[in-house]
Amino acid sequence: MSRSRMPSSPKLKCAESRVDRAIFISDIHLSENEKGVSALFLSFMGNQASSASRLYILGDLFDAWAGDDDLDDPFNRKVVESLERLVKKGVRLHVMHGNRDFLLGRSFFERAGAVHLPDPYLIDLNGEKTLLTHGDMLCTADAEYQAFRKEVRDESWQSDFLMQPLFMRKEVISRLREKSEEKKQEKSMEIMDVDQEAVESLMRKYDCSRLIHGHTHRPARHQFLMGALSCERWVLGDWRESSALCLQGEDGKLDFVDAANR
Ligand code: LP5
Ligand code: MN
Repeated sequence: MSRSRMPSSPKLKCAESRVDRAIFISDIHLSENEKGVSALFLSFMGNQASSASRLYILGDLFDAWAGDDDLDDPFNRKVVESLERLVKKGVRLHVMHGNRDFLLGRSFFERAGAVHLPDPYLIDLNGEKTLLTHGDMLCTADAEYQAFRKEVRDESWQSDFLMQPLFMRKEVISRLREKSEEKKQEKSMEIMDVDQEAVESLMRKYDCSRLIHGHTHRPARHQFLMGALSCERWVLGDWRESSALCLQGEDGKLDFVDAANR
């Protein structure tokens, strides 16, 4: 299977003047083996997400994505249909790649009716420039991961990988997951966190004072100064515990809410 090129999105867009209710989530890591998370996600899509004007999924919607030729897998189909239903209700759906599902391609986006967001992506959230990223690119102290990332994000590497039969890709992914878990045991929590210098350098580049990301699964709101500028970094959590988290912005305010609340 060859990789269909993603629809091109502008690298920087900051034209969304008014967001009534935006929800930001990430790291749902949907998989058939995690029934609780899947049930929570589907219920969230039918309830809280349905009342938003836009939903931003900042990477790792899936625990692993082997290629769009897996769209007809019954579990994947159920998830994509839930996205499609949401879009039909009028919610604008934006999906960014994560390190687990960067192979989500054109067919996925077309079927779901979602807009692909490049990473990073700048939005104007009720008048405040807000930069969105999955977050893995900011873990610059994790040199081994960054080398791996560079290799697998290469377009020709991905085309070659997608030429392999689906079952073989799934085997490779499963071995890679084991290897990654093994490697993570050897790394400190600090190494696997975002690097503050990388955060500030990215925020300077995009001239913004607010960043929202996932990946590290350490939900928090960090406040810091960049020179005289007061900045904030929101970190989204994963959905493995009952306190699944998302952020919703109403009248410019952001706060964590429990995705299990109806
Ligand atoms: O996701 P998380 O938080 O658990 O860990 C990440 C980093 N690990 C990864 C690997 C993914 O988990 C694997 C699933 C990817 C699915 C994509 C499919 C398509 C590509 C298939 C490519 C073969 O992203 C982890 C970080 C951690 O975040 C924190 O930031 O530390 O990074 C690693 O553990 C990577 C290792 O440091 C280096 C990996 C070397 C790989 C060696 C080759 C093994 C070959 C096995 C099969 C052929
Ligand atoms: Mn991730």
